[in-house]
Amino acid sequence: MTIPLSISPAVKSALEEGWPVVALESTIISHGLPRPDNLEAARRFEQLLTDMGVVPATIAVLDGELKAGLTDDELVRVASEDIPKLSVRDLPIALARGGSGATTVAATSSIAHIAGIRVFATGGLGGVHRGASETFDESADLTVLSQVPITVVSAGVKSILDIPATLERLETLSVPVLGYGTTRFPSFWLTDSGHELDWSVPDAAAVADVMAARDALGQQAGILVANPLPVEQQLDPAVHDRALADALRMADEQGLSGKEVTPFLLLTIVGLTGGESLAVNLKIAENNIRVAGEIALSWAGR
Ligand code: PSU
Ligand code: MN
Repeated sequence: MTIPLSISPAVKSALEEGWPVVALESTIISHGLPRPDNLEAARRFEQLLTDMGVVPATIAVLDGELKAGLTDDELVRVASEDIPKLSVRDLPIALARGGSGATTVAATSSIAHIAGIRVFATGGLGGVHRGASETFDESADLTVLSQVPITVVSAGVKSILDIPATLERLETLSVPVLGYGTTRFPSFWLTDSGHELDWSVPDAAAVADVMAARDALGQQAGILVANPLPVEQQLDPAVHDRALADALRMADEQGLSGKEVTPFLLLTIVGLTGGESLAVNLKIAENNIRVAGEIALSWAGR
């Protein structure tokens, strides 16, 4: 069986010509943002890259095919159909059954790599959940990032997670973490998680230098670029702390587990903050997409 991978014509020619390409995930569209804002956001995410001269490649699984680069009709499907959230372990099942689904950071990274894409923008990477020493809930995003040579731009990880444990796991998994213009690890809605990073880069060209050095060493892992939201755009910390505590308690009361946990917390926090977290979430994704675009431009220019 050959890999059923369908690359859109725009992405295909960009990859052949060495033009800049940025992969975008689809779980944020289907499970991370409420309808109908999600479709509008998905289109805006792509437009941001196009305006920079970078080709967007939104990634998903549709009708048993891995897709890199979606048509507008396909974006509409991802935003409006009740499709499952697919991580890497779900991909062979979706393909064998001719199914469709939205891809997490882990699955998007894996498909982007198969397609030959090196740079990927998300909102927030998954990580180690609170209470993981009992539940073992750690996102496959971390292990996949240790195996796939992709550069992921993320606003750190969400404060719904155990951030120090996530940083420890990234160290064990040998994933380089670069603070983008900062030495502090961001916590998604908040600019500063309070955790210090070992390394900071000033700009996109410096990230491309690290990517080239990584390739020269033949390392396996990808690179995490931690890109904080400017402090004046972050969620009000008091609003954040209250909503987070309530959402965690509700998830606990409902006994949620597995892949349901992250989408539940994200959408519950949107409700609890009266939509404020959603506005911030969108700014985060856009901010990361712009930085990923700059990195892709730098990488293509080498
Ligand atoms: N970041 C967001 N919104 C999201 C997610 C991340 O801003 O919806 C998704 C990503 O697809 C990420 C997934 O890969 O949550 C992690 O899920 P889990 O914790 O079940 O691995
Ligand atoms: Mn999980």
